[in-house]
Amino acid sequence: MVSTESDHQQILCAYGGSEPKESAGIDNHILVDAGTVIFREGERGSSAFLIERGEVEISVRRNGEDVSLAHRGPGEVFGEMAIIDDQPRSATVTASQPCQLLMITRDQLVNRIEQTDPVLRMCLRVILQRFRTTLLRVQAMDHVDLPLRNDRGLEPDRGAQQYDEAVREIKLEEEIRHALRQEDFALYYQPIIDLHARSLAGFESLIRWRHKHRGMIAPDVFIPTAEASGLIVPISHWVFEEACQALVRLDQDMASLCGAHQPIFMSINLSVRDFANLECVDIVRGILDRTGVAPERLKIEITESLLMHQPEVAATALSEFKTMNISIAIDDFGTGYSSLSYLHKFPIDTLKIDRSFIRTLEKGNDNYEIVGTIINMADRLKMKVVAEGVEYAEQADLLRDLGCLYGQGYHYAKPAPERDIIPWLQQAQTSQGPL
Ligand code: G
Ligand code: G
Ligand code: MN
Repeated sequence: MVSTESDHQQILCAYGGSEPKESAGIDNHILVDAGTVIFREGERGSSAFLIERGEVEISVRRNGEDVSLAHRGPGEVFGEMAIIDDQPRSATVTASQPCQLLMITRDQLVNRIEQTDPVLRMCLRVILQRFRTTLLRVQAMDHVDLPLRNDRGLEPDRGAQQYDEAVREIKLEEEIRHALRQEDFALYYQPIIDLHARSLAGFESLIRWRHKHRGMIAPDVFIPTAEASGLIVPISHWVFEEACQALVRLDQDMASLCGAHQPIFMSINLSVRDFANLECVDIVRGILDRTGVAPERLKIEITESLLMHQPEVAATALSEFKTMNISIAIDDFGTGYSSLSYLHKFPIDTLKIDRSFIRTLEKGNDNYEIVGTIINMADRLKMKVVAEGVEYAEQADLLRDLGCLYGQGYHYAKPAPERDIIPWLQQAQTSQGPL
């Protein structure tokens, strides 16, 4: 059995590092009788406790009954979360024996951090800040994929759910960081077809994560975490560079396959978080210089909802891209916001009609009218239209009738790695091909 005194020192050192100072008011030893409730579930609190003598019981109230979760004894700590995250207590703690406790308040924790050496202080601040940001993000999420009951048959309490989510987020973030270092990301490319010329017009680049254990992971699984953590910035940098290099290689491959051809474009998905990075435009300029890709060959895709969330940030970066001659496309158009007023606020060239409108497209039905109206509107605003999710030849025919310029979807090709593009193109142009 380790002595209480040394444990106590260890805990304090973990918080602060140096010897306790009188000014930190550390000597908060308190004595409580058996049966005393030290704090209750749901209460706000700002103290953590180290048990010097005695034992406490941790319990939660479920369906009107107290359910015991655990006991803690000498050398153990309870209530530590309250001094970090300022959340309501997630359980009730009662002295099950007479106890001697050492109490540390949040203010005392802060004092101890202030007194410690600058490197440790900076690290602790960063860790706490990251933890709080993750927690806020987690609180804003839905807890859809969590089990309704834990293995004790209890409804999991919200604190535990948040903790699970926070841990999952932090792990995912670490894995993304690792994937970037290991170059475990790959770009896939999906053709965009000129519906009238029946020819290849360009590609959209779509990121994939080649995960060692989980196989190919789709972007919706990790892009939100990458955006929230800021890792999207180095990811997008990599995507941009890789897509531009691929375009240079594709030009060469296509020239040897079909001689002179219409220059194809490359569409690249960016997030508004990228635009908040002040160096974003310079990074893109650097990539264009290095790869020799002409800016008019590139389109930046940005979703309608992202654009609406941070219009000011987006406006500045988008107009700089526009000035450079890079085109801007609105992705998933029609699903985000009904307000059309933003269309003329941003330098938009292309609308990509969301695939939900194309899925049930039939001559004369509601979606037919909606898609037709979007195409007419885009025409009057001098914007181009891409129909997403074209899965059947009939849909392509209807879109052609409606005057839609471009189509993209499984009817032509699924997103595929670069090495599949030339074989696809050879096949697509034959009489059995989709063009
Ligand atoms: O290819 P898939 O349907 O799984 O892509 C899902 C979504 O992920 C796309 O709608 C796109 O908006 C997003 N996405 C794909 N690649 C990238 C990328 O390189 N960067 C960003 N920010 N988003 C991407
Ligand atoms: O949202 P964004 O347009 O960036 O993403 C395009 C994604 O849509 C691609 O990742 C691809 O997996 C998916 N996709 C592309 N074509 C089709 C299609 O014809 N049908 C369906 N269901 N999904 C498609
Ligand atoms: Mn897209």
